[in-house]
Amino acid sequence: MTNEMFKKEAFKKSVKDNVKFLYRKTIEEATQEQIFQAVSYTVKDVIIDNWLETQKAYDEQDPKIVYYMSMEFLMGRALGNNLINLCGYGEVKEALEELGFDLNCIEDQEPDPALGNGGLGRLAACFLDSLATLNYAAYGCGIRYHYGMFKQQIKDGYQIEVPDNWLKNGYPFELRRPEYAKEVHFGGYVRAEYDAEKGATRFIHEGYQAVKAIPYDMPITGYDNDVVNTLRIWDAEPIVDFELDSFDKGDYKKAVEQENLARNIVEVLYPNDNHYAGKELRLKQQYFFVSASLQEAIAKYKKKHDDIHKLYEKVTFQMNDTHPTVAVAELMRILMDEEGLGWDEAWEITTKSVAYTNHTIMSEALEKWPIELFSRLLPRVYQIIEEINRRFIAEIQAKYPGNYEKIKKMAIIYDGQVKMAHLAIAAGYSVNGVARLHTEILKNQELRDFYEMMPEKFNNKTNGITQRRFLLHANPLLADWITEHIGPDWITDLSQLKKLKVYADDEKALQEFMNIKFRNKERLAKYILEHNGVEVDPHSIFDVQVKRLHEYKRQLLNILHVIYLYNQIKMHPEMEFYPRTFIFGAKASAGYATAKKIIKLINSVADVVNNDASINGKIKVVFIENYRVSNAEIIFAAADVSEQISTASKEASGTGNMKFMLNGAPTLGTMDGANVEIVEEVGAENAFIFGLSSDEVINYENNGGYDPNVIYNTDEEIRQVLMQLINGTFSSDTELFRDLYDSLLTNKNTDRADRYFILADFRSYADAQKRVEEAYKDEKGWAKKALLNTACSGKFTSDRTIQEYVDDIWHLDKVIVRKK
Ligand code: 26Y
Repeated sequence: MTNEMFKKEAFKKSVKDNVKFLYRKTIEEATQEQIFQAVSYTVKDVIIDNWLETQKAYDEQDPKIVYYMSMEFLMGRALGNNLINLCGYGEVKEALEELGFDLNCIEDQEPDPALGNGGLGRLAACFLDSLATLNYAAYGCGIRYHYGMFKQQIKDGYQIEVPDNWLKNGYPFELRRPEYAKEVHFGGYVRAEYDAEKGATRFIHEGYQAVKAIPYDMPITGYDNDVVNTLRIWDAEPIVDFELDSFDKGDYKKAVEQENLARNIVEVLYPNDNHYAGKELRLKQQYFFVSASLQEAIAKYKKKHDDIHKLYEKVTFQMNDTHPTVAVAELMRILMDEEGLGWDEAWEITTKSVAYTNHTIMSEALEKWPIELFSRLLPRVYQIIEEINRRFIAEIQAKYPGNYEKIKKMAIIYDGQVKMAHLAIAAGYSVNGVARLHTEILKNQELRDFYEMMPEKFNNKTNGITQRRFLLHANPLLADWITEHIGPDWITDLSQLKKLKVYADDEKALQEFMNIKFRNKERLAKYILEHNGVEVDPHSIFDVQVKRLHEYKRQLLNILHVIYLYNQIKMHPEMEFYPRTFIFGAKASAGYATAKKIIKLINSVADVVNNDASINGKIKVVFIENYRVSNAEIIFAAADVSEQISTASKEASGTGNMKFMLNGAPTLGTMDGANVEIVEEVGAENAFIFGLSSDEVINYENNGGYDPNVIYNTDEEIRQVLMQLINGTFSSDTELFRDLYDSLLTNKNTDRADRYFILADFRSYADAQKRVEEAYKDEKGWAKKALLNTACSGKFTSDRTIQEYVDDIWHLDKVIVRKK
């Protein structure tokens, strides 16, 4: 696939010109970073034309628009992805070679825009890619954090967080749009005023602090269709620049406060994943981007349409978890206070416009704001939520007369808190989970009362990932091989991959497939040597667990099992053992002590195991520093085994599991999240499943947990592993890992022992690992499994997910931009 716009000679000239104009340098004098900037500007030129065309098509065709509202967009690098989607990657690579540059190295100059934590943020990025590729009009709405996800350094085995100043050199793929600035108001008070003419009360918000929201647009290119959608992220600026004379007016304090508010609000992404901390600044961030985005959406709608009552026919807002849920009340406020509608009209529009996606069932991730904080920061919005709550409770009472338990469980405001999930469900016209099992658990456990009251709202949308980034860009060798065998249609229709099934017993094809895997393993080995200084053998099994560090994801189970294997090899040196490289990558939230301790443990085990000559390099343990989207692409392509070992019922879906599968790595996992559907697609014989089921886990939880001490006391080998945490085997400080040891065995006031069922699942996990080894020794058998994983991964494209959102929730129209 080629693109006229990237004719080599014209491209080279444009890069040279950009280097000259931007840096007053010749190509020979420019640094790699400057070449990156120059190339990016050339690419942006191509994009701008399509961007304008797309805008024009939207103006003419007036499609319904989805606003995907998200606190997080984990975009990853844009240059390579844009070249892929513009079908210019090949030409540009060659053109740069002729200029003496390697496109891969140029791509490496780009900072990862990491405006997200993990799964939820990366899902938002995949969705934008699919929306543009499928010709749907969509805006991403988010925050232009000045500092994204921190960079992780490992020092002495510990995680150190380093600020991510991604805007330091200027980011070429963004466009400042000051002409669309909006004002957002915080604090102050609400004054009620009776309007005798209308016979109605008006509410006037006064004494507030104001912040100016300035949008920056990032282009989202569709694949080979000339569509360019927009990710609009909001920056903050003070309304008036700090004025000295305001001191005299007595406004000095307010002027300073307003300026500080603007400075702080978008400074940094909260690095918490699935853990709510209740920070005031976070609520400010939420309201800031939600208010600005809604104002913009309504202004845009009103330019073309004069009946605000029909807003929902042209506009829909998808709330990515509860983080933007204040949108419900803010939309009500705008419709009533600014558009002059009454409550019932406003409510009808709102409840036909907002929809909610739930990404977690873990109670510690649920957002509940203290009413004191909420009402002080957003007095008018709070007032509206109180009224929504009053009416919602009345509805509950009408449906379940006298049942006060229901009110206790379902009210939006209760126990002095505003419960954002309840608000999202009460107002949303759709509530969806992100994998079949997850949605079932929502309906039958966590949100049971809501499901009972309004079953029609609930639906499932199993997550997906974009094959453009995670195969076409990440794994060019495999992408080419697939295209040679089944043609290029898989790039926009991933179900085509099933055509690869005919090669499942074709020795030549299997050999080629595994050769590609081997070359990708060499590429990763080189990366690990360069970045970790550890030599790993690409002939060993690459067993990979990369994801955020969280107790429920059970990296601890993985590393305890490594210790167990190490003990086995030490005890039985003659035992047959297929060499294995255990690869970890994970960031821990800065304040999550247990997670950080697990990182230290992994690195301590790595130190001991990697340096123990007596085991002949049979096991290597590698912790890849600063796991992020860009190195993820290299890692997925090189994996033999995909570790998806969360405690069943805890992982809503997982999306890394899909990226591994797509790249031909069988899943070693529990029946959790989307693993269930992965196994369904690929067949149980091509995965390695172990552990308690979600029903079993939930059953234990509802009945006070289980007792891990029984296992500790009866299983000698497990006991040995646990003892080694506190006997100096992995640290001269015997107390270093005491907390981890205790967490597995001792009930605390707040927590049960082994909350995540690590000991309960240990034997079953070890057995599954044994099966992995046996299967891997059968070379042809393994190749077949690997190939079938790729061949059966078609369901897990975000194109399919997005089409389901469109069909069942958003009802968007396709827009054609390319006129050819
Ligand atoms: C409230 C706050 C601190 C918070 C911040 C981030 C709460 C949650 C999150 C992030 C959640 C998240 O990433 N969830 C993941 O969403 C993925 C996409 O749906 C799922 O695949 C994954 O299982 C789920 O953990």
